[in-house]
Amino acid sequence: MIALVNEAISQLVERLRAGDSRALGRAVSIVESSTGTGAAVQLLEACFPLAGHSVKIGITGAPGAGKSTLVDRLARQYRDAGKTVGVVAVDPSSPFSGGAILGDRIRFQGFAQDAGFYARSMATRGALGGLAKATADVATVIAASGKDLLFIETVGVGQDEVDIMRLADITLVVLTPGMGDDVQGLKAGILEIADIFVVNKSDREGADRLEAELRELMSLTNHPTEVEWKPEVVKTVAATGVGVAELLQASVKFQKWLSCDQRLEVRRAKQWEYRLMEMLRAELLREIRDSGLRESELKMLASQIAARAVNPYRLIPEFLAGMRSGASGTNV
Ligand SMILES: Nc1nc2c(ncn2[C@@H]2O[C@H](COP(=O)(O)OP(=O)(O)O)[C@@H](O)[C@H]2O)c(=O)[nH]1
Ligand SMILES: [Mg+2]
Repeated sequence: MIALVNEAISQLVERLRAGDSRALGRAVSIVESSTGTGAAVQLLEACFPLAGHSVKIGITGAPGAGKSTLVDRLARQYRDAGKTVGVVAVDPSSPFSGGAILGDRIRFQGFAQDAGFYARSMATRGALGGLAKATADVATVIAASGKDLLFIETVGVGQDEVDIMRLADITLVVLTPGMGDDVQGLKAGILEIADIFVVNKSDREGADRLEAELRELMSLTNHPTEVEWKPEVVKTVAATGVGVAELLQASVKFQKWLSCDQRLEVRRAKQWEYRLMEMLRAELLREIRDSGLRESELKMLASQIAARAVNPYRLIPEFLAGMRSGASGTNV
C-alpha cells in the first residue's frame, strides 16, 4: 500500500517536473488540502531538492493596491524574455466570496495556453493560522516544476504575512497614494522586509509626495539586515504598464546584488533558521495533541490551572514524560 502511494507520488513529481501543468495542479491541491498527511509530506520531500532554482519574488501590500495587476505585468515581461513563471497568490480578505480570487483567475487567463506559466490563488477560509506554512508548501511544489521565477503575492497585514514574505528572495512592498498608506503608518515588520518599494497607482494624486517620503525614510533608516542596500523606490501605473520596465530593472539590479558575496545563501539560511523552528514547533505541537492533549482537555486543564487546582510547573514535565514513555492521556 505504502509502496503504491510512493510510486504514485514519484510519478506525479516526474510529470510536474516535465512541465505537465495538470500534474502540477494536482500536486498543489494535495499539499494545500491535506497538510501534514503522509501523501503531502512525501510529495514535499520529493519536491524539496528540485525547488532551489526558482528566484522567489514576494509582493505585499494592502488589498486593491494593484499587486495582482503588477504580477501579471511582470510575469508577461519575464515570459517575453523566455523565463518560466509561477505565481502563488494568497487572499485572506475574501474567505467566502472568493471575489478577488475569481478576479485573478480571469486576469491570468491570458496565460491559459502557456505551459511556461502557472498561477494558483489560495483562499484562507477565514483562518490565518497555518497560512504561512500552506503558502510555503505550495511554493515548494511550484518551484519544483522548474519555474525560473516564482511570485508570492500576499496582503500586508499581520504576522502571517510577514512570515510569508520570509519565503522570498526579493520582497516588493506595494503602496498607493491616498489610501492612508502614508509612511508613518508603515509597520516596522514591513519596512524591514522591503527590498524595493513600489508606488503603484501613480496616476493618482499624491504619488510624488509618497515617493519623496519613502526616499527620505530610506535615507534615515539602515536596512537592518543588509546595510549596503538601500531599498529603491519605483513609481508604476500597473493598470497601463507605466514604470513596470523600471521595476523589472530595479528587481534585476537587486538580484545581481544579492547574487554577490554569498548574500542570497546567507539570506536563505537566515530564513531557514526561522522556518525550521516553525516547522519543528508545529510538528511537536501536533504530536502533543495526538498524544492526548486535545482542545477539550486543554480547556479543562486551563480552568483547573486558573483555579490553582493544577500546577502547570508540575503538569508539563509530567505530561512530557508520559508522552516520551508512550503513555497517552494527561495523567493528572
Ligand atoms: N488607477 C489605477 N488603477 C489600478 C492600477 N493598478 C491596478 N489598478 C486597479 O486596482 C484594482 C485592484 O487591483 P489588483 O491588482 O486586483 O489589486 P491587489 O488586491 O493588490 O491584487 C483593479 O481594478 C486594477 O485594475 C494603477 O496603477 N492605477
Ligand atoms: Mg490580488
